Amino acid sequence: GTGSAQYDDVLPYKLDGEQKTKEFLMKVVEILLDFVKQTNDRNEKILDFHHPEDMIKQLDLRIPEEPLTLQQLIHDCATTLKYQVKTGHPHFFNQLSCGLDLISMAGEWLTATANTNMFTYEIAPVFILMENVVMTHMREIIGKNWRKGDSILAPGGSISNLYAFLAARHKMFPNYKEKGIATIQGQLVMFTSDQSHYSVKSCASVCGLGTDNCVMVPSDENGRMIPTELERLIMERKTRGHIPFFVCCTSGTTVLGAFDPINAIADICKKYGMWLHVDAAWGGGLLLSRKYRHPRLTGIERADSVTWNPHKLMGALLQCSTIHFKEDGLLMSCNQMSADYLFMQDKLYDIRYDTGDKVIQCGRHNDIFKLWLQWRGKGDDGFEKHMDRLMELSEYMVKRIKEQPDKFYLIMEPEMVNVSFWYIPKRLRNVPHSAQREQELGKMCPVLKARMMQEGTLMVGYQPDDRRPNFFRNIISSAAVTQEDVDFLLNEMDRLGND
Ligand code: ABU
Repeated sequence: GTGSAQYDDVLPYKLDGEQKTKEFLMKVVEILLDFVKQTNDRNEKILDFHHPEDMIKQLDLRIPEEPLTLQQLIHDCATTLKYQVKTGHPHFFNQLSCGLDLISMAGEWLTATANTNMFTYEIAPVFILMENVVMTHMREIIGKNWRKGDSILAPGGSISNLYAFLAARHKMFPNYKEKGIATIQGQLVMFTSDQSHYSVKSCASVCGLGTDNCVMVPSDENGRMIPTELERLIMERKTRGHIPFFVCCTSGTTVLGAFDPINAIADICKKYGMWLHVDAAWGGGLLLSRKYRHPRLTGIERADSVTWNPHKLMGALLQCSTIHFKEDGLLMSCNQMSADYLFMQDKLYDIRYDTGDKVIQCGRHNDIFKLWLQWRGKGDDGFEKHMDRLMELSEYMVKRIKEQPDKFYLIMEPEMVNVSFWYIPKRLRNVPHSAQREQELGKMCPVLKARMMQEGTLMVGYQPDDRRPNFFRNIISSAAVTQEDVDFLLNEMDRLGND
């Protein structure tokens, strides 16, 4: 067995190491399957929490001078997963990416085994073709007029948004790539809602505008950008001689799950000749549902670019983020550097299949296979059912919260699977609702969250926003969740917070 075997007893170091290689990998797979089993077992805890200074004592993380045995490495794998948070557990409601889709996971295993880079057809022929097919399919879902556009998988929604910014600036100032900042006579300004993801503001910093020139447009009480405010702020900047050029419209805000009104914003972009980017990293999955797509994403086909993260609502394994453009060719003309050692023009195949020069990275992880495999297994119909189910479960949660007004306070009717609420401990139940009570309810959030993590039975996120102190944001984006799990969640909060 693997008892005293070491690194160089397996392939490729040992030519006859096939058996030991198999034994080692099978043991690792057993550990992985055990983790999958525990993840799906409601009697198992989500996490075994330790503070960092205690956790370091539970682990042997040192890098040794002498090699360790394969047996030790197997033990290391098991220990690592023992302390890992089970983000696919049915009682994990903490992030936008929850769940452990096993088909997508199988895809990730294959991807790891193929271990290739996504920059050229030369070394990733099947994956490049898959990327083409799936990206075209996603664009067709965004809008019929998008088929001939262009898309790429990027490392996360923030970088997808950055690609949109770069393409927009390139479209308006094609010489920027060669001549740099001096080519722009005036101050570029971008606009996004005050509820949008912080990566939009980050574009302004990274790309030389400065965060003061990322204008935060006020949102209404439901977290949706107010179009009249957008137009007012555009005019204000124009009066100052600035160049408003980019609007980010968020479809599914991170905290409240709000959808900015795309058509009204698109009208303003058209009027002032501005690029419209829709950040649907979170809400994009609802494009797959005939029931929930409208009115939330109505008008999305009018955008110039769209971010859409399958690793969120669609449950593809982390990470899987896409950026789509209505116009073909922009990504390449904006980002191409023509490195001779990778993108030779005289290869034996059609070099239009070398996608690597469209992006600002060189190495690019293969994030397509897991999504392709998952989509083959579910079909469009399966994804539509999945979206409808997540939304219906969220509606069920809202209903259950409203049925217990003494224990829970619903902050707003959600547009998506983000449910924002306070838990009301006994001592605050007969207190009339006021700003003072909200402060007290807010203080309860970290207390209750700490108890959840110490007990290991539940994880729900909380945060403040600019209108209110801490409140809980529950996310249902995992296929594992049932109505009984929603009931468990509310009962468990009451059990842990009842003071
Ligand atoms: N990029 C947004 C992810 C944040 C969250 O999971 O809560």
